[in-house]
Amino acid sequence: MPTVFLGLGSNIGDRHMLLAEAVRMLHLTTGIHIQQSSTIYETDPVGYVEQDPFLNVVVKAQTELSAADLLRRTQEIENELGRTRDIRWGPRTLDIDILLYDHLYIQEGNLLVPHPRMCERAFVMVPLAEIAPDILIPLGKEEQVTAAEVLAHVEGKEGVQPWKPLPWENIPDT
Ligand code: X6L
Ligand code: MG
Ligand code: MG
Repeated sequence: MPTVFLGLGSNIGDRHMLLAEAVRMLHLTTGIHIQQSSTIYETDPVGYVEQDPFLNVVVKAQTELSAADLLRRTQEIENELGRTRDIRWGPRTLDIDILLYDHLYIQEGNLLVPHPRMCERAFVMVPLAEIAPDILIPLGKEEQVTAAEVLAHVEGKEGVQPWKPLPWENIPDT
């Protein structure tokens, strides 16, 4: 059964709830079997920088779905959790990207796998290399490179920090 890596991000609303709910909905989907999740990271926004920090996570799954069916399902989950598309690269309640689908290089219509710019983005490569440092990323029809090798060269890693909910943030001042 094919192995896939999905990248999830959120920077509007209850970011942690949205990521957790998205992973739960993936888990409840027939033909998607979640195997592993990275740490959740808080990440500086990239692309359009005048927006709040993201939470990003990468999950590994096995799937009986084709890449096209998996894309439809991830878009359905984005929409069910209130995804709207306003500013390009702007704030979003939930984004789910197919990063890798086995070692396939897929360029058909709106489906590009590996995700075209994943290797330049610390918010993808830090969590991916955490759970799968040796995974091979196809760069074209011939070339491939491991996540750990890409991570070593990616810029902006200081903008990607492990995130933990702060248990004391709701305690009122005395
Ligand atoms: C120049 C021009 C350099 C554009 C970079 C980078 C554009 C990333 C889009 C870019 C450029 C993106 C997330 C995010 C976005 C996310 C964090 C994108 C799409 N999504 N920042 N920015 N996490 N931290 O999930 O990835 S918009
Ligand atoms: Mg994205
Ligand atoms: Mg996306």
